[in-house]
Order: sequence, then structure tokens, then C-alpha cells
Amino acid sequence: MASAIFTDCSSATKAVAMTSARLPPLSKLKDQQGAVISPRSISFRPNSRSYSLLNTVLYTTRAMASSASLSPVVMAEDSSAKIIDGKLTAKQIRDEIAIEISRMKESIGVVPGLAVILVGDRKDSATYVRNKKKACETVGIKSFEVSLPEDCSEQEVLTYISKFNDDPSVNGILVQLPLPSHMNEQNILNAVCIEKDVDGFHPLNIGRLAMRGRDPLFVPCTPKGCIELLHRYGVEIRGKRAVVIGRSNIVGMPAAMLLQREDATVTIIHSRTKNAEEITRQADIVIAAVGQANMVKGSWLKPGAVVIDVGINPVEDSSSPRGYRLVGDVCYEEACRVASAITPVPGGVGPMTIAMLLSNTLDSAKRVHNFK
Ligand code: NAP
Ligand code: LUD
Repeated sequence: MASAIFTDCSSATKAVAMTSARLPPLSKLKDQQGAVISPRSISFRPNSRSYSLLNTVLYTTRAMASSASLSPVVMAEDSSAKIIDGKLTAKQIRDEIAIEISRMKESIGVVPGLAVILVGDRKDSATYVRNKKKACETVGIKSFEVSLPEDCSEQEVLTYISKFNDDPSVNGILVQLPLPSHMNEQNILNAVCIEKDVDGFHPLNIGRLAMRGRDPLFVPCTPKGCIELLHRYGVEIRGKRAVVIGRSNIVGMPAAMLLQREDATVTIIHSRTKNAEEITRQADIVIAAVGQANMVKGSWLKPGAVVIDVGINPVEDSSSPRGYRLVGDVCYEEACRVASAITPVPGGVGPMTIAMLLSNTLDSAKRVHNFK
């Protein structure tokens, strides 16, 4: 019977039944190094079955100056994949941004402003917007929030966008997606002026991202966060084979473009792709942005691959106070045994999305005030 092979990497529904009983909790992850060495470079070991990392070269940038306060690298007890810690990295980035914003305030007397428009009452969207607002506060960005009811008109949203386009204290405008189905997403995204398009979703910004020799004013936050993690963890992209699973406008497609701009050889997998497993197994870098809990199994991965799991999927979990917990698109426990490094869910790409939004908003304010 199917239940005999249930693991936490079964489908979402199956995962529910077995989760708490079979999984070592994250609290059992053990610290293998005493010293702070994260982030460090991760090398690909395509033919190795002993998945430990090579080069533990320290990554020393100004960004890392604050790393003295980081906790040591943690590795899962029963595996050797390095955990790419998005929560920690996002905190470092927020600290860097806060310093820049203080410098800006002292020097020219202004702080960046971000306007967020939320339509409807989706719980997940409300959580993300609340977290974005909180993150703005921690770094010194002034936030403006508009919450509109589910049944408001497209025109009302457009009116707010126009008002924020004209407001010089607003440097970034974000319309939280998805929008209610009666609205035309394209009309709304097109209305944000490209100089304030901190989501990077305007077709002009996406077009520039796609073209060689052109640069967008802003890069979409989630894919930018994925690449930032690869950079900060010293993962080489140039010349590597990358597979992006998913081709959405907000994650998969721009992630593939970014990887290509970094000289990776990129394959995109989507719902009509045949042999997704086989194609994924050729990749040195896998970015999964599908929205299917635990779809990518350990057997889909080349030993030593670096895995960035964008997926955020709620699965029922009666042992959790919320009644559910979040899992990625990648079966984490299996992938940990094969990959050389992996992002967890939660605590991986999600916090980076918000950090990149702050970064884009700061860049926007710097650009308009010609502040270096
Ligand atoms: P989306 O718009 O639904 O796109 C999903 C993509 O996956 C589509 O391109 C779809 O193919 C493809 N796909 C679906 N089922 C597939 C299958 N069985 N095999 C191969 N490809 C398949 O989703 P999204 O907005 O990109 O989000 C994807 C996931 O990332 C979700 O879990 C979302 O919650 C999460 N997310 C996380 C963050 C973050 O900050 N961590 C940000 C955004 C999204 P087709 O194009 O052929 O339909
Ligand atoms: N729309 C986004 N819609 C949804 N997770 C996000 C997101 C933070 N216009 C616009 O912010 O960039 C956007 N622009 N998106 N998303 C998803 C997408 C949008 C998703 C997750 C998180 C932003 C996040 O912080 C936490 C984590 O992964 O650790 C978990 C949060 C929790 O619910 O516990």
C-alpha cells in the first residue's frame, strides 16, 4: 500500500499524515564548525558520491564585516548539504541597507519611500505585506500602505498608482499579486512608472532584462534574491548548467534570464516539459519555482548540485499551531543527501525577496537624488 513508502517528501496530502512522526526536527540540526565560516565558496562535485564541500574559502566583502555575529554553519545531522541561510543573509543585507539609509539621511536629509498596494483579503498576501512594512521600518524606509477591498475597481487601483507616481517622497510602488480576477494585471503593472517599479515587473524592465547590452532599472525581487544567495555563498555560475523549474513572469522567467546574464547555460522546465527529472539531473544549479509541494525528489538531482527552492506550499500539519506548515518544491530531506548546498523553506528565498525589495527601493531613491 502507498502508505508504506510515505516520507515527508510524498505529495502534499500524504506529507500531512507522517510529518511529525518521521522527521528529525530542525532543532536537531547540528553545528559542525565552531568558527563562523559562512558564506563560503561551494564547489560542484558532479561525479562525487561523498557530497562534502571542497573550498572553504572565506568570502570577505564589506557585507561580511558584520558576519562576526552570525551563527556557525549548520549541517543536517544525516547529510552534508550546506544550508544556504536566507534568513541570516537577509538580515545582513538589511543591516547594510540601514547603514546606507542613515548615510543618505545625514547627507541629504531624505529617506527612501515605498508604497504598497494590497487588494483583497488573502491571508498570505496580508502576511507578506505586513512583513514588507516591518522590514521597511527596521531599515528606515518610509512606507505607505493602501488596503483596498476585494471588490474595488481597477480604476481605484490605477488612481492610487497615479498618485504615488506623482509623489516625490515615494521611490518605489508595489502592487501585491495576485490581484482579484476581475482586474487586468497587465493594465495595473503597466501603470507603475518604470523609475518606481521596484518589483521589476513593468514590461520595459523585463524587456531590458531579456536583452543583451541593456540593463533594467530594477530586477524582480525573488529571482534577484536567488542570485544574491548564490553570489554571497560563493557559488560560481559562469559556464554552469542551470535548470529553472517554472516559467512565471515573477519568478521562473526572470530567474532564467538572470542566470543566463551570468553566463550559465540555462534550461527552463514547465508543465508541458517531458523528462523533467532527467533534464534536472544534468544541472549544477537548480532553481525550483513551481508551487508543487516536494515535487523535486533527491533522485532528480545531480550529486553536488546547488538547489535554490523558491516554492512556498502550505501542507496540513495538525502538530503546528497554525494547522499547517510550509514546504518547498524540493523534497528537502532527500535533496540534503545529494546536493552540495540547499535553501530551506521557510528561511530561504522568502526573506531574500523582502531584502531585495528594500535594496531596490534604496537604489531608486539614490538614483533620483543622484546620491552615490
Ligand atoms: P506560478 O505562476 O503558478 O508558476 C508556476 C510555474 O510552474 C509555471 O510556469 C508552470 O508551468 C510550472 N509548473 C507547474 N506544475 C508543474 C509541473 N508539474 N512540472 C513542471 N512545471 C510545472 O507560480 P509562481 O508565482 O512562479 O510561484 C511558484 C512557487 O514559488 C509557489 O510556491 C509560490 O508560492 C512561490 N513563490 C515564492 C516566493 C518567495 O519569495 N519565496 C516568491 C514568489 C513565489 P506552465 O507555465 O506550463 O503553467
Ligand atoms: N507580489 C510578491 N506576490 C507573492 N516567506 C512576495 C513572498 C516573502 N507584487 C508582488 O513578496 O514580490 C512580490 N511582489 N511576492 N512573496 C511571494 C510573492 C508578490 C513570499 C514569501 C515571503 C514574500 C517570506 O518571507 C517566509 C519564508 O520563506 O521564510 C515565510 C513566511 C510565512 O508565511 O511564514
